[in-house]
Amino acid sequence: MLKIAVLISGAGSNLQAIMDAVARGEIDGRIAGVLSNRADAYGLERAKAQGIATAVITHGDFAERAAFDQALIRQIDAWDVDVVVLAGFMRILTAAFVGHYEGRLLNIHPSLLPRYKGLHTHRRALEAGDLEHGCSVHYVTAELDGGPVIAQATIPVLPHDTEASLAARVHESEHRLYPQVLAWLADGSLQYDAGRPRFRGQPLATPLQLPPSR
Ligand code: NHR
Ligand code: GAR
Repeated sequence: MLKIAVLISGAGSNLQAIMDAVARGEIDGRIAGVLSNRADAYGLERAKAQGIATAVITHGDFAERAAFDQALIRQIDAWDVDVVVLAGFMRILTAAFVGHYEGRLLNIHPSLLPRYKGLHTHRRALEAGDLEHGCSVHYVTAELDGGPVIAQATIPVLPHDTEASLAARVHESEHRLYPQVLAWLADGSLQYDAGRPRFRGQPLATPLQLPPSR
C-alpha cells in the first residue's frame, strides 16, 4: 500500500479529505506522517485525532531555505514514504528538495493551471472575469506551480461570487480531486515516467478532468 507524507501550513481540510478517503477504503494507502512549518496549523490536530504521527519544522528557525529543506527531507525520509503530498503547504521548496523527491511530489493548486500560478488565485480569477475556475493537482518541479498537471476539477464562477464564496467552492472541488488522484496513484493507474505523467499506460497529453459533483 501507498505510504503518504502530507505537508501542510494551515487548516488541513485537504488533509482531512485524504484521511477520510483512506478510512473509507478509497485509497489503498496510509498516511505515515503529517509535517507542518507552523506549530499552530489546525491540520496537526486533525492528524493527531487519527493517531497519525506529526512533526513541526518552523521555517523561521533556519537562516537559509536550503537548511530548512534539508530538515524537511530528514523527517520525511524517516517516515519512508512513497509519495509526498503538499496540501496547503505555503513555503516554496528549493530545487534540491524537489530533485530529492522527483516523481513522488504532488501539489494541489487552487486554479486551473497554467492560469494563476502563485498566490491570490481566486481574486485574480474574479478580476479577470473568468467564467470558470477550479483546482489542479500537479507534479512539483523547481518551477513554481509549473510542473506537469495530472488532473483538474472545474467549477463555474457565479454572478455574485466573492473571493470567499468562490474559494469555498474551489475547496469542495479540491476535496474531491486530491483523494481521486491519490487513489489512482495507489492502484497503479497513475505513473511518472521521465518527467511525464502516464495514466493507464498512456502519456497524459492534457490533464484528466474530474466530472462535476452534480
Ligand atoms: N516549490 C516548488 N519548488 N515548486 C512548486 O510548484 C511548489 C513549491 C512549494 C509550494 C505550493 C504553491 C501553491 O500551490 C507549492 C508549489 C507557496 C508560495 C509562496 O509564495 C507560492 C506557491 C505555493 C506555495 N510562498 C511564500 C515563500 O516565500 C511564503 C508565503 C507564506 O508563508 O504565506 O515561500 O500555490
Ligand atoms: C487550498 O485551497 C490549497 O489549494 C491552497 O491552500 C488551501 C489549503 O487549504 N494552496 C495554496 O495556496 C498553496 N500555495 P487546507 O489547509 O484547508 O487544505
